[in-house]
Amino acid sequence: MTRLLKDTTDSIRSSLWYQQPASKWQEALPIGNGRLGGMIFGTVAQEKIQLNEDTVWYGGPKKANSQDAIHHVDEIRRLLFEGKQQEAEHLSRMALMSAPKYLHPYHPLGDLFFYFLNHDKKVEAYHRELDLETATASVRYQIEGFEYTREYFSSAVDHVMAIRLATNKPGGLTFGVHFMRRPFDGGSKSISSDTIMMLGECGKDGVQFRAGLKAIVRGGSVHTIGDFLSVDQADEVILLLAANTTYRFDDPEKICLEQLELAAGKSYEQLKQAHVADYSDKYGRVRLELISPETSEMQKLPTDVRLKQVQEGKDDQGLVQLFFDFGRYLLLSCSRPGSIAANLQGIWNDSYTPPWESKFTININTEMNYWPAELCNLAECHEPLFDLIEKMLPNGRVTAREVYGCNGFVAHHNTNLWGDTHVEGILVSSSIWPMGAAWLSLHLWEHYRFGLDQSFLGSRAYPIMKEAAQFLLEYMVEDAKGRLVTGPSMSPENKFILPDGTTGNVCMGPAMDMQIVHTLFTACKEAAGILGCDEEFSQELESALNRIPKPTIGKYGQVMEWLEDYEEFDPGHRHISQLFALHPGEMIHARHTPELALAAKRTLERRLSNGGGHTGWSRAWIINFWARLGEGDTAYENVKALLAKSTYPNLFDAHPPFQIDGNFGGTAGIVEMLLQSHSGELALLPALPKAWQDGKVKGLRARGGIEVDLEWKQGTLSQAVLRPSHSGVISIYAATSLQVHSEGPVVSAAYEGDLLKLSVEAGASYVLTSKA
Ligand code: FUC
Repeated sequence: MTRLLKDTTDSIRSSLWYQQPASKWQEALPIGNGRLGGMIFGTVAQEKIQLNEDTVWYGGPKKANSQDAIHHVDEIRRLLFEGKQQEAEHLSRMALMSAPKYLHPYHPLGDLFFYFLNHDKKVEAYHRELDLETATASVRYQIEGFEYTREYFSSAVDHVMAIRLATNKPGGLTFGVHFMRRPFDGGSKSISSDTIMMLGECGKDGVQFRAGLKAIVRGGSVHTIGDFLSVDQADEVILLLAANTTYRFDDPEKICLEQLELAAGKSYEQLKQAHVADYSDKYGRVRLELISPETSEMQKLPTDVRLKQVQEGKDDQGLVQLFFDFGRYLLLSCSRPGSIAANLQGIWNDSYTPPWESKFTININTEMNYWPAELCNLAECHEPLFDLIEKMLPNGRVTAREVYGCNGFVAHHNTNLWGDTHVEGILVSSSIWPMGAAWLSLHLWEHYRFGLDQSFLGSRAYPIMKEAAQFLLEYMVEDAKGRLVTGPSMSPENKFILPDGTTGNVCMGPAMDMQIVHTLFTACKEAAGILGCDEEFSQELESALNRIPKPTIGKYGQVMEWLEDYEEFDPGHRHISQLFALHPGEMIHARHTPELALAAKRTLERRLSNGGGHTGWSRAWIINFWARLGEGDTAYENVKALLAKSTYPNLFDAHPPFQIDGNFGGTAGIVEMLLQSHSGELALLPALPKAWQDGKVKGLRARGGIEVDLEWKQGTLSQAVLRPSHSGVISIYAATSLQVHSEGPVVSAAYEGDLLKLSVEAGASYVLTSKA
């Protein structure tokens, strides 16, 4: 394989580092193996690691479909068609809202507290770091001239968190460590002289959990006192932590003890090597370098200081790069095959009443979490989302039947560990939105488009897409103009003003719904064609497609958000749902649909000039929109704003409060600026900002199973390398005209208009350079 770009692992080691311990959770450093997470505070005398396990959710499934809904849905539609807004919402609130109303939250597993003896002296040379190349956190400091080090990682290979404490002061490590779970402490017990076990449960119908901690000491001794593991005068201590729940295992305690024993049978170095090899194999697939003269100077500064400088208006391309790497790190740390999908906080949550229950909000947030998965060559990290969708499917069938009297698969705007699909919550501004299953099922389609795995398409993707489409076919109704529309629904979560001054959310056929319907039906037809099945069903989809409203331009030159050109109640609203067609959808394209692209631009300008982009995830979506419009400088302004206004010192995204979607949406947006592969074209550097004069990226992934390296100088593409995994013709778009150098079979390449049509063979490499 051609390696065009020099591997620069040593010259740009991506790490977050600080000169002080975390004083609050948003400064602590996250580690995780997909399932088992920790937030490392790095406090000297009383270390705290806040712990999470991805199945520790309070309560159980709800399965709370409103049994009255089915008798009122038609009436609500009639009221909406007649313009009786308040009456429609009044009835919707009572008829559709479920009881019990809200899903239960994702909970912390607990905390691990360490109390070190003789650590109240002056601390010098303190350093705390999260190395993104090895997924390892570390702390080092000196007391009275002696060096102390701590290292922490969560291993996906050995299913444990490993912590190594060491010092060059002979016998210098004396400490007690115990679990704490306030206020829902179920206690801990001693298993043996070197092992303690925390016990607990998450309420009636909820999971039961266990967390075990085992110490291996070199020098000194370990025994238990009360609920503590007590280490005396050791030179080095390896702590292994395992945690499991009854969600996955009948006997989580037994599993914890087995995992601890298996890990304890290996040396710390073996555990670490296996962890680093497993992680870096995936993380190392992509490498971005934004080369700017000041990068190496900036790298000498701690991460929080750099962030502060960006907040004060300074450019720091190295920090952009770090934010991008951190997004990939986070995805690998909270979403691995077999883990639960990344929730609103990934897996990191320290609250028993977290914002929005730290669940899965599927009217944008969960989808955004997965935008970087395929682009950043981490397709396997997408899998937990597919598991979640499959978990939702049987519930979604029941909801479709009970609430709407339809076949197929429906979900509303939130779901949880158990994949609940009913109308959730009490707000008419968000709850009544039946598009969750449809949007999520498009992620299965995207996974196919990137990897072209037909057996995945046939066995997992298409059947789910089809059921989501079946629901919509039965559920949509005809309006007075003969169009097929969804409803009762809404444009998440925006409100409109009717000509008579009445405000409302609930409506028929909001633009985003219709764009999702278009995208899903088109995808189903294409999938059925590839699989050679369901001709009749495809025809049904085709005739429905001809009857659904298309994106329309309104009085401000904007893309209309609703079927009618209503005034927005909040023109700066954080959701910009009517631009689904631009991203992640493809109905609006910078070059193919210039009028709609201009309307999309007007929409963004209007939102932004009215205070839009104020939440992290909204800003992240805006980056993706501008990138799709080919407006690199504006996209970059929004990257800067995301860092300056919506990022905590540990680089977690700030909604505020912490919400991980902005990290993932921002990471995806940076890729969209460099490489796009929607609408059947591979666009190289489609939205490169002037600020990124020189740079390179390797290993990005494009639809069609293509790996792409890019290098640019003085704002112009200098080289690209394509490594297709499938044979075929690639249509390439770039601002400069390209010539092809093949290392493999004879190449056929010719321009058709502004697209270079390149015939490729699977497994070969193609080097493209700009014509002088
Ligand atoms: C949607 C957004 C909110 C928040 C919540 C979790 O409802 O409108 O801003 O991100 O999800």
